[in-house]
Amino acid sequence: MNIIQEFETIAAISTPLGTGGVGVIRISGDKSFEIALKISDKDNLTPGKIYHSWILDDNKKIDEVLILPFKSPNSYTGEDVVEIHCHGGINVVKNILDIVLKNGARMAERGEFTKRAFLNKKMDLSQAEAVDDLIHAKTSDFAIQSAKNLSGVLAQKIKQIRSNLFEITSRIVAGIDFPEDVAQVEYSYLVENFEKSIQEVNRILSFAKTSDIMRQGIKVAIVGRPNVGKSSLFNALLNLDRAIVTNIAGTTRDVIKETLDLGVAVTLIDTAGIRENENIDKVEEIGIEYSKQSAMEADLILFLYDALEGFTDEDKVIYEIIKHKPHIIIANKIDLIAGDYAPVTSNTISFSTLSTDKIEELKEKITSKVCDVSFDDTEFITNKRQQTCLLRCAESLENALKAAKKEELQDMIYIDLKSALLALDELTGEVVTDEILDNIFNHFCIGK
Ligand SMILES: Nc1nc2c(ncn2[C@@H]2O[C@H](COP(=O)(O)OP(=O)(O)O)[C@@H](O)[C@H]2O)c(=O)[nH]1
Ligand SMILES: [Mg+2]
Repeated sequence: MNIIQEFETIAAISTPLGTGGVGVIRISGDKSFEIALKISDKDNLTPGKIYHSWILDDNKKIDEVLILPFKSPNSYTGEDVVEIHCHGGINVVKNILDIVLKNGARMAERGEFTKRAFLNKKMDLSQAEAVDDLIHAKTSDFAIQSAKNLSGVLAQKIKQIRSNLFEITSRIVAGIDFPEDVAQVEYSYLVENFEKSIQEVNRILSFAKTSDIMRQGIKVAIVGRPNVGKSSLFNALLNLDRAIVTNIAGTTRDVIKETLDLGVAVTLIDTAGIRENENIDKVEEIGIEYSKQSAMEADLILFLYDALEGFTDEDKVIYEIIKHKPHIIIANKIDLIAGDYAPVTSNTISFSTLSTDKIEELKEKITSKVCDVSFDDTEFITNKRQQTCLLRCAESLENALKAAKKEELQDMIYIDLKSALLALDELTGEVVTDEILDNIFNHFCIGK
């Protein structure tokens, strides 16, 4: 990884292919400046300046643009980079890319700009992964968390844990190699130190579940018998009239899905009311089958019944189907009841789809039901790859701790420490295989 690599100059469109105010073509590599000079009306580009220019193809005017030159190492990739900001039309952007490619660049692969930034040590692997997270964040909270990792919050923490372990490892090695000159590290010191490191690693891991949920989102299905207010709740949560609401039982015959940002991305699913009745037709029957399936696939079920009608035998039948899944029981249409209301269980919420306060309360209840930690309190977000590295690190440290407690030979402790360090180095990308890199960067978009 430390070999200085000769890279070809690459180029790609960095903005989405669509119609917009501005489109950006990015060029990175040794030939960036040369290419930019060839295709523009400039004869000199000073890094840090912005140039107004025309892009020319054999003297034909292609577009009026801004050119932003960056000199290595002060660029996104660490190489010479030129950005061309042109008018944001699909064909303008494509034309300019073609001219850039014709003049000596090759088309960038997925994530190749960020991969180069990583290989040139502009960022560690956790920051490179944060770039992708930030771009693909399904919610605004997750984007904010990803930006924290991009700024190096996770990288710094790992660096800190690593440097402590590295120092101990060096002292152990010195004690082993030069027993006459260097005193063996005290076992009590090792025990204390390993315990602290394990705690720190576990602290990062304690946010793993929240990280996963924030990254993937959750499915929430609204289930209940016909006419209890499922579609009304669906619309109220989304704050729009998406599902048809009527007082005719069997109105919703299909499964309707929409995404809701509750910090976690919620796929909200409205289902056909489940009922057993000889009058139901084939379409409704299929709808009911879908409802049951959706309920089974959901991470959380909002189970509704009509407070005015009470918890009927039919409600009970449906409740039996879903009760093993995480769920919230909602007694709806509470506005129709004068006086106090005693719900079916103590943790049932008395509800009305007409009350905005109740809707907000329910939103909070949904997130607290699926996440142990509030999104604001999430210190570290990690992905599966990083979690695996951290688990391996913690396991090796546990072994080192056990050995230190038993005052075993420090050669043995050294081996465990080495594997703890390796796990951390794999997390940051200090040690990395091409396969891992391909795996990470192949998920990126072209132009990033
Ligand atoms: N009073 C009152 N009526 C409601 C409430 N929620 C839904 N409804 C009414 O109940 C009927 C059935 O609602 P709908 O959402 O279509 O029920 P679904 O069949 O379970 O999807 C409609 O006439 C709604 O206006 C509520 O909280 N209070
Ligand atoms: Mg409905």
